[in-house]
Amino acid sequence: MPTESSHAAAYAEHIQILQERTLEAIQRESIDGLIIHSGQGKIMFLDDNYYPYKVNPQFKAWLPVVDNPCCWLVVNGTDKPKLIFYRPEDFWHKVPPEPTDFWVEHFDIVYLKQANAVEKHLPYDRAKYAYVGEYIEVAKALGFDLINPDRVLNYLHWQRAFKTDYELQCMRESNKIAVGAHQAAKQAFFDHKSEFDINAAYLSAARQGENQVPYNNIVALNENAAILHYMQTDNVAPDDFRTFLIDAGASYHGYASDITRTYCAKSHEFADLIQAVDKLTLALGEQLKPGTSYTDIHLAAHAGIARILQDFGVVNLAAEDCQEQGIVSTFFPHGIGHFLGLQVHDVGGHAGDDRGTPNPPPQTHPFLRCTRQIEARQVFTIEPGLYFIDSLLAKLKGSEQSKYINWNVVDAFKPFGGIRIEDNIIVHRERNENMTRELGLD
Ligand SMILES: [Mn+2]
Repeated sequence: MPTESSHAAAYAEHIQILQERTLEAIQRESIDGLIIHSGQGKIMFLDDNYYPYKVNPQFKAWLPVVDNPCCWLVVNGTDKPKLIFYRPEDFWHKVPPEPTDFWVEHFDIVYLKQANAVEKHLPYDRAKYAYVGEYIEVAKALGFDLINPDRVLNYLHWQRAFKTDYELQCMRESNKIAVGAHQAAKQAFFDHKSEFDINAAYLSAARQGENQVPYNNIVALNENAAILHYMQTDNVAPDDFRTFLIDAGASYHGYASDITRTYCAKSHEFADLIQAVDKLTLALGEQLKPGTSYTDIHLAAHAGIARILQDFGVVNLAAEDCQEQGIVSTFFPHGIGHFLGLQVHDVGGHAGDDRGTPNPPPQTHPFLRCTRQIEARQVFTIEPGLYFIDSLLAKLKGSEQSKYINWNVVDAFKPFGGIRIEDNIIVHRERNENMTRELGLD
């Protein structure tokens, strides 16, 4: 893990860049500044317990405080940012200490004892400020007229795609944590543990709880690997261990990793199929280049999956015809990947420009999460998949294209569920940095 001081230089530049973006955003909106609310605790319906707290991503963009609700930032791109840091008198919960981390020198910090007394720390004339946060009623009660204005958010979301050096440092760290945890999970699979125990091995190795990792882990054995967002964790080990698909990340200073691997415990052709998808992940990662459209990477993935379907005799068609017939989506029904950053599916993927002009995915590929032109400093996942999904196969079987499918081959692969291999890649001007591989995950 980098020392806190190794972040310091890059962090100063990070703040400078956020200041510049803020200045541009508020000039476009003709306002004096932004007031960014971290969020607050949310009580469950008819209960006195709280949902897990998730910080406003626009707040954690500024500083790595992800677990302290009721904080506020006042920023205008020119003056030193003001941080209103919540430190209640509370004997029920842990009150965070006064921060001393590498980031404190970049803020004028005031402490807030009572969440509802924030008003006295905010600028007096709030008509000239925009509230950026989730709690609209709170904003209205404080007298804000301008709440999450599109012009501001569209601009900030567009710029979020370009990571600062500090952000790239954080993302390498979140990859490193996840890589170690993936290795522990792989071992637990080959030790024939249950989904529940594999997940526990992952979290334990990451030293992160299920509310700290950036999204719910997908830990799927055998046929469960065909369920794209399988969220259960069966606590009983199956009798037969065939396949293991794990899609799991880690957090570092608020930045996410998002990695998927698939393993086979049998000597079966399915193991070769995993190899083929793995090769495709690496080849597509190489194709990320400044100036290319991410949509083209998705289309190349379709061509690659079509080729694999042909090579393994799943279809009795040439790859080009398989694509032409629209068969690929049955086996690869999701997009090739997405932006990665403060959010696991980072924002701005469907923007055509920094004013938020829509750039939706092609109609035939509705689940593609990013259609942007690829540029340096962007971070993407590349995650081709190949699955044997009952409902989609049944639809195909009932269609005219059924005759192009070798159903006996499909039936042989079906008990193995599916495959996804996902890497996290930084695009630099001269080369790509596949963090996941460079940090040692095969
Ligand atoms: Mn992903």
